[in-house]
Amino acid sequence: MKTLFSLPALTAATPSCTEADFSSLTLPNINILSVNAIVADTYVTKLTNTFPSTKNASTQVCQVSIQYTHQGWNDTTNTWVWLPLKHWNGRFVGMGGGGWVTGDQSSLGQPVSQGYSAASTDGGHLASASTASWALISQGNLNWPLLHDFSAVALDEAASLGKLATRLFYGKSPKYSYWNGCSTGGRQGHMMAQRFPEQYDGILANAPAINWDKFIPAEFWPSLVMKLLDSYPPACELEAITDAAINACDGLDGVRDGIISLPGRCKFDPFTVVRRKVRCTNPTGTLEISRKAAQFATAVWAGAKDSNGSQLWYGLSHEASLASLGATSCTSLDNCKSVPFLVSSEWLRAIITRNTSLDLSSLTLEDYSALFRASINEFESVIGTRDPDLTLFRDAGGKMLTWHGMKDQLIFYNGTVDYYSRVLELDPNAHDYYRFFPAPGVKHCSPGPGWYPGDSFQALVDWVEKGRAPDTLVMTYVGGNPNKAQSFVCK
Ligand SMILES: *[C@@H]1O[C@H](CO)[C@@H](O)[C@H](O)[C@H]1NC(C)=O
Ligand SMILES: *[C@@H]1O[C@H](CO)[C@@H](O)[C@H](O)[C@H]1NC(C)=O
Ligand SMILES: *[C@@H]1O[C@H](CO)[C@@H](O)[C@H](O)[C@H]1NC(C)=O
Ligand SMILES: *[C@@H]1O[C@H](CO)[C@@H](O)[C@H](O)[C@H]1NC(C)=O
Ligand SMILES: *[C@@H]1O[C@H](CO)[C@@H](O)[C@H](O)[C@H]1NC(C)=O
Ligand SMILES: [Ca+2]
Repeated sequence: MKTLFSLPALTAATPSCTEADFSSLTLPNINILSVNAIVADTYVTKLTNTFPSTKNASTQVCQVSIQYTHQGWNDTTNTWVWLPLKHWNGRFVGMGGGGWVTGDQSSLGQPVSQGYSAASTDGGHLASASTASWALISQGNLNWPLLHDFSAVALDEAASLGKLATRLFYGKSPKYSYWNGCSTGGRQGHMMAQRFPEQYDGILANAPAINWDKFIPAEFWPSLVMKLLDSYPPACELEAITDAAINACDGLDGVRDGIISLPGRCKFDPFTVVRRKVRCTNPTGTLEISRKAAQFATAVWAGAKDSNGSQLWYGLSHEASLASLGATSCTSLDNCKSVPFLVSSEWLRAIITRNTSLDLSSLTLEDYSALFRASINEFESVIGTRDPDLTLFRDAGGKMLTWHGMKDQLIFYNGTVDYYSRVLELDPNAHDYYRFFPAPGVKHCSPGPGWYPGDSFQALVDWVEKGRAPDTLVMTYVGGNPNKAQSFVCK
């Protein structure tokens, strides 16, 4: 793919992994603060579950740690590039983050063990830092440069630096470059395709946190509904409602396997299980499903609405746990309080209102509607990551693969369906370069009772390098043995 700056001359004939090998490592818009290079034996410390499973042998790698700043931004970004000393497979991979974490070097052990050179970046803030500690310059004032680093800028630079370090070390550029991420990593992959379409040949971007400006405030909706109902159901009560919904709708797809594969057919009414007895273990006791818990489930499945009733975002699928975004902490079964999801509450506090002491439990529906509107108005172009125009990515020859678990309890599955349909509306042939696979019974970036698309990274590599487009990840039961792939067809 095209490079936007001129490449420095190669110096090291046999790489030694010293700072000198990387003395020409820089980009036009950054100031390098330091480059460290050491040889280390590495292990797979964190499994990225979309890579094919791998044996955990030690791999000798050249670990390059780059620290840089953007002059005038007063930021410090750490970017890590790991280069296997032996058996480099000629490919480069950028590894994504999760939640507020842009990326971390712990994710690099697995790709280097398989021969990839790999990079990740902290995007200018430490993985362990609270959002307010980096996102606010002072109370009331946002650190815009760091927000841009997190959402897009540092990702583009990590790709450029990673490929450049690869070239300096091995004496040639990677033949293919890939992205691998889920959740925030899935959003980052989409950001690359939308804004930096020439960086990656292949992008695996699962359960993507795209539509960020809308779905992050929508994740607060369950907490708001509890407050509006003045009812804080313990997890066991919500889980009983989810179990009843799955039980009612499971068979509608033709096979009773504990998975709702055709969610559009599920019209479960939670009021039918009101007063049903539930045995709870944490806290211990027995309760009856309340009308308010049924109202809660109805509102969370329906999705966030504003103060005059307009739909703001999608709800959770029936098979997704209600007790995750609707988490409570309880001292007894009838004494619980809401525990809002941190990524969402930090977004509302640190970013939208820039008020770290904002009392979220006192928000009215009108307040919430206004915050939702501000989120879209100020941040869609910054981090929304929902531009459906992928034509530059197409023209650069890129391929993107996305799956999203239909049992996802944190990122509303229908938001990805929404994005994919908008891409197809703009370019009816988009499936030539971007394919989306619903994964029934799969949770947020992690296995569930459904079939887990664990080989999806290899499927992407085959698509890019062999032109073999994957089209068998979506499956619907057609009869026969439900444990056999032949019993399912694409829908
Ligand atoms: C791989 O092995 C290392 C060293 O024995 C160990 O620390 C690490 O937890 C292992 N990783 C996995 C994913 O099992
Ligand atoms: C630059 O950032 C550091 C914290 O990273 C802060 O202590 C310092 O005050 C900032 N300087 C300016 C000029 O904003
Ligand atoms: C998701 O979209 C499908 C198809 O449009 C619809 O049938 C379903 O009700 C939606 N689910 C949620 C939770 O919004
Ligand atoms: C209320 O509805 C109007 C008209 O549909 C819409 O334009 C407006 O954004 C909504 N206002 C709020 C606060 O939700
Ligand atoms: C921040 O939120 C708190 C609690 O909701 C409120 O009392 C305070 O006035 C807010 N601060 C600002 C600057 O708006
Ligand atoms: Ca089923």
